[in-house]
Amino acid sequence: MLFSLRLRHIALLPLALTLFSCSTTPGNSVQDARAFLESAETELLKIQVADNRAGWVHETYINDDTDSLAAAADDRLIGRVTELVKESARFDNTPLPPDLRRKLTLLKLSLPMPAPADPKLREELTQLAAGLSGSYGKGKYCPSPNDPAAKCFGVEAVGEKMAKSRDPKELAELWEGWHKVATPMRDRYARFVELSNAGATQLGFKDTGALWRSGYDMEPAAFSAELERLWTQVEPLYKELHAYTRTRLKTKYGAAATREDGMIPAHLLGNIWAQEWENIYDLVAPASAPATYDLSKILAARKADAKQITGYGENFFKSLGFEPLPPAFWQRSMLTRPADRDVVCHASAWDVDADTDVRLKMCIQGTGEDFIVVHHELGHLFYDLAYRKQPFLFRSAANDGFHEAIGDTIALSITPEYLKTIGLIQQVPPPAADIPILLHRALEKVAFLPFGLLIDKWRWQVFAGEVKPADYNKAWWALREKYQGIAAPGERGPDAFDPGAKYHIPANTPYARYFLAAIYQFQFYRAMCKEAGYTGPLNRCSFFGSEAAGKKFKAMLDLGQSKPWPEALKQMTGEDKADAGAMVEYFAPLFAWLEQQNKGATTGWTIAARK
Ligand code: X8Z
Ligand code: ZN
Repeated sequence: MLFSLRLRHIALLPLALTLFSCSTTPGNSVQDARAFLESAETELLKIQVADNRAGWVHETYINDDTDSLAAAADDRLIGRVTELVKESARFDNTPLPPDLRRKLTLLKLSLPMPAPADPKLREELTQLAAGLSGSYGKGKYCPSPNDPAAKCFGVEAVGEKMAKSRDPKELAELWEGWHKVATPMRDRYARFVELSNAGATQLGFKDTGALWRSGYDMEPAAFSAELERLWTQVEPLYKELHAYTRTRLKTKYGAAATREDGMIPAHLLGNIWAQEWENIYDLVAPASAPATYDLSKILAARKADAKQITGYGENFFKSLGFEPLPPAFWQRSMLTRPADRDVVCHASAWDVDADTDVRLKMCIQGTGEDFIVVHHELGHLFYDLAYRKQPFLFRSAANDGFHEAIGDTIALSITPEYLKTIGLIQQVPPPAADIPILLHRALEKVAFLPFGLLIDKWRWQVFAGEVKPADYNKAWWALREKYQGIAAPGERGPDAFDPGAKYHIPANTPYARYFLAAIYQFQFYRAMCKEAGYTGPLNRCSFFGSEAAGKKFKAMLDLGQSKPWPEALKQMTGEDKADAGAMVEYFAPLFAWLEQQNKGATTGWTIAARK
C-alpha cells in the first residue's frame, strides 16, 4: 500500500512539471505545493492510522513482539515524514497561500521524536523509544525482590498506597521503590537524546527541544518567555499554598516534614511525583469548615463501575450539544487494567483512524481522581471528533495545550450544584464550604503549576546538551527544588534517574502543554460561564446543560489546527493572549484566606549551593 502510494506521488509531480517547465526536477509552484500536500496528506493518513493501531496493541498488550511492531510502525511513519519534509524544502521560497504554508510548517513540526534520515540510526531510535515506554509500562516496585512469591506493585498500586498511607517511613519506601524502575533507563535515554537531536538538526532545528518550542506560532525564545510570564502571574498563589501545606504537614508529621531550608519532602504529598496534592486534602482541610463531600466515597458507595464513570463524562458533553461517543468507543476502549498482561496504565485518548474510531485507554479504579481524569480524556476525544472534517494536517489542536485543556475546562464545572443535578450528592454544601472546595481544587491545579513547568525545562536543558547524562538527576532536583520547593526524601545515589520514573519522560511526551492547559482551562471556562449567562463568583459556575456555551466551545474545536492558536482563543474568549488572570480570579477567595492563614509565617524556601 505504501509502495503504490509512493509511486503515485513520484509519478504525479514530474508529470505536472513537464507541463510547466519541461524540467525533470520537481516544480515549486503554488500548484505543485498544493499537489504535493494533497498527496502527502493522503499517504500520511494511512501510515498514521497503521502506526496508531500498532501503538494501541503495544500499549494494551506489552511484550517483545508488540515492542517490535510498534517500533517498526513508528519507523515507517517517521521515515516518511522526514523524507516529505526534505522534499518540501523546494517550496521554501515560493510565496504560498497561508493555508498551504501553514500545512508545510505543521508537517515539519509534526514529529515529537525526529529521527536521523539514516535508516539504521532511525531504527535504533524507534526501538529505544518503544523499549523505554515498555520498561515504564512493565515497571513494578517489588519490596522483596529476592522472594519470588512476594507481591510486586505497578504504578497505580504504588500511587494508591501513596495517596492513602500516612506513615512517613512507608511513604519513603514506596517513593524510593517506584523510582528504582527508572535506574536502568538512563543510558538508553541518553542515547535516545543523541539520536533524536540528530534528527532535529537534519530538519533544521537546533535540537529536539527547539523543535518542540517551535510549535506555538511564535519564535522558540518567545515561547520560553511566555511560559515565564504566565508563571510569574501564578507564583504568588503557589507560594501561599506551599507555605500553608508545609505548616499542616509539620503538624501531622513533625520532624519527618521539617527541613531547615523550608522545602517539603516529596514523599509526603500524596502523589508519587508530588505533582498534584489533593490526596492529602484530609491533612490540610480547614479545621472549622463545614464538611463537603468525598467523590471517591460516593462513587464507591454506588459501586459506580468504569463504564458508568465514563458515561457521566459523556453526558456532560452531550448536555452541551455534542453528539454521543461513536459505537467504536464503547467496543474498543480499555477502561480497566486487564488481569492477564502488562499494559501502559497511564491514561490516554486515542484517535485511531482520524475519524470516528476514538478510544480511551485507562485503568479506572473508581476514585474521584479517576472521575476528573475521565473528563480530561474525553475532552481529547471530543476535540478529535470535532476536527475530523479538517484536512489531515489540520486535524490537531490549535496548540497542544488546547488539547490538554478541553476536558479540564468541563471538569471545572463539576461543582456541588452539578453533582446534585446528576444525583451524586443530595445536598449542596453551604457557601462556607467554598474555601474547602477551593482548597481541594488548588491542591489539584495550583500545586501542579511548577511541576508542569519544570519537566520540559529539564528536557530542554538535556536536549540542548547543557546537562550531561552524569548530571541528569542533579539537574532534575535543582529544578524540583527551585520551582516546586520540594526535596527528595533522602540522598539520591549516583545511578538514580528520577525523571524516568515519570511516564512522559520514557514516553517522550512533551509536557509544557499541561502547564499551558492549567492556565487556558480557566480562560475557556470563564468565557463559557459568560456565554451561559452566569454572573456569580467564578468558582461556583457550572455551565452543564448550556447549549450556548457548547456552541461556542465546539466552534473552536471544529477549527482544529487550521488557524494560529491566538485566533482560536480570540474566537472563543475575545482575548488573543494566554492570561492566568482567570485562574487568579477563580482562586481569589482562597488566596485571601491562605494569606490570612500564613500570617506571621515565612513563605518560600532556600536553595543550598550545589556541589
Ligand atoms: O498525562 C496526563 C493525562 C493524559 S494526556 C492523564 N496528564 C498529565 C500527567 O498525568 O502527568 C494530565 C495532567 C498532567
Ligand atoms: Zn491529556
